[in-house]
Amino acid sequence: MTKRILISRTLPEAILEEAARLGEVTVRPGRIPLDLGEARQALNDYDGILSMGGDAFGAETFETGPFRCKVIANFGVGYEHIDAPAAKAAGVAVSNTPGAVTDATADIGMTLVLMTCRRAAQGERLVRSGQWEGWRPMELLGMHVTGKTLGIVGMGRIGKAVARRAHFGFDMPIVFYNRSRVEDPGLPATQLDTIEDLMSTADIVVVTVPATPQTRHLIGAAEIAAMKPTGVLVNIARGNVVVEADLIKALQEKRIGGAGLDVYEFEPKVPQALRDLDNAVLLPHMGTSTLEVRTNMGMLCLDNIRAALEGRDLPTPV
Ligand code: 8YV
Repeated sequence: MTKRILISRTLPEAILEEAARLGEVTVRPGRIPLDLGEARQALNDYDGILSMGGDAFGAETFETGPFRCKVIANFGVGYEHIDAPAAKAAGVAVSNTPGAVTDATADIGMTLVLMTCRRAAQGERLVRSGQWEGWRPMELLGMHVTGKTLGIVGMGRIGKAVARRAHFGFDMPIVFYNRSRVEDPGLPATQLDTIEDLMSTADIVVVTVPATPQTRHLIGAAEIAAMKPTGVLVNIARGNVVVEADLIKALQEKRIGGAGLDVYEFEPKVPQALRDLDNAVLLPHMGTSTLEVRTNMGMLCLDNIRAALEGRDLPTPV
């Protein structure tokens, strides 16, 4: 029987061509994630699903199994929209794309570090506004980055990639907080015991932990209060790791130096109060948005779908 594959939203042409080798491919038009009804229908109608952030694969979606679907391949490393244990219990394997996203996400982390510390977005707005009156010795003075202490929350693949960039490129001493002991961070770096220690020691904090029930609101008012008055917080992980309202308040009251965000607690909603702040740099969840990386992510999803359809072990199961 011809295998049927669903791709949740459209992807680069090379992926669609490769997917066509696996069977009959349906690419959903538009940008809207699968809702509960569509997700259940998809599990009944397709052998493999290439899923993306927001698709409704929570526990209740899997209550009506068994399903035709053998595998949900998530297009991304974070898969908090998929209840993997519930999927597995219903006979649906789940994979993600670790590795494929690491460097691009770390690059966006450093982009935000630099943009926030050096007030690059403010400078860009100034030039575009036509208000720039020429070089001035006291204009847009930011924070020097080279040599500052970088704190990493979550020393996984992406955390280590940020640390490498900061250590080798910017001579930054590295401290980090990680739930379990990290024996070999891959470069000189000090593991601190508590998140408060990390927040108070670092000049710049980059958040790279996955979204789990344990990391939800890991950084709130108390942790932000522990930061230096010049401290910069960068979040390239998931919005709900940080209590967004607490961060906005600290930025409004100028209790920290600034924040650089690629992710938001209630995406795609970004509060007006945050958008009004000059000391925040705001990107639209674009950590992996290069054609090469999105293509690699898609190909890895297809490798997982192919393996599941052929009854082999998945290359990158979750
Ligand atoms: C994805 C991401 O593009 O890998 C991740 O976790 O945040 C992004 O790379 C996004 O999750 C869409 O699925």
